[in-house]
Amino acid sequence: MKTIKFEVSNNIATITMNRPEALNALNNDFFSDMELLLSNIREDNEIRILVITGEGKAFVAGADIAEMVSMNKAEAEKFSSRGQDVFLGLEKLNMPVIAAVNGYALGGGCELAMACDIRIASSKAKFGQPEVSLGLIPGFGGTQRLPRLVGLGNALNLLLTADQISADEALRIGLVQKVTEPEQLMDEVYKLAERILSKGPHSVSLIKKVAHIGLELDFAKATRLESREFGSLFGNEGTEGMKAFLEKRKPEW
Ligand code: DAK
Repeated sequence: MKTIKFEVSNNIATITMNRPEALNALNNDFFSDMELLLSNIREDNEIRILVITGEGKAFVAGADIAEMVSMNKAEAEKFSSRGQDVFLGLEKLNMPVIAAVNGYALGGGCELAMACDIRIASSKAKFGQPEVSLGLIPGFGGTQRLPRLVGLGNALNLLLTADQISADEALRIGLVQKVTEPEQLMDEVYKLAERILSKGPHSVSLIKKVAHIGLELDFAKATRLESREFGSLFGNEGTEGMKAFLEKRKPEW
């Protein structure tokens, strides 16, 4: 693949964006690589967690400005929908996706991190939505995911000023869940992945599904969905988990 390194080990897949010379800026080649990878990941029952990180000093410094500059309106709209489909694909994967944010997560990079389920950041990471400085608006879901994650005031503050914020500030506003020393980032992320892997596999994927779908529904419908999926775990994984607790042993998933 032209833009991505891909590895799988112990049920954990890792995507490393690998164009450090352009700070991993997102271009059409990247979306082609991601489309292929996502369809392979969906078919691969061995993979139960996906980690996304970047090579070099950036996670992703945004959409590739050099590629976008010559786009016409139709091409730009197509590029934007392509990115949105890939990011939605991450959200819909039936496994947790963890962003290991190693450096700059700007524009499309911040949007990519937001399409992941959990964000762990190196203390060197920087976050921002600089599109407004380029006379643009975010094109990969940023205007929608950022307010949902950090509230409208914090989101508009970032979107309207293009300010870059530190990892600690991102933690404070709830954009990331943890900040680590740079050299500990991947260890922390894999430790988190292992902790999730030890839990009931079906409950893990159902929690992700119900949380995401529920956000799009009204409360009554969302809690009905929760009840249905809660019930679906009885007679199989849930029953085993509860029996294991009562029998003081480890569950056999
Ligand atoms: N695109 C292309 N190349 C980039 C890039 C980017 N986003 N960011 C960095 N690079 C390239 C630089 O041009 C430079 O290339 P060379 O000059 O070496 O050939 C190389 O990466 C190293 O960058 P710097 O020399 O600038 O590195 P510094 O450490 O000095 O600065 C920086 C790091 C991250 C502060 C700086 O590179 C920077 O400000 N980068 C741009 C950040 C940015 O504005 N990102 C937002 C991009 S806009 C839409 C679809 C999508 C979007 C919007 C609409 N529709 C279709 C509607 C999304 C938009 C964005 O994401």
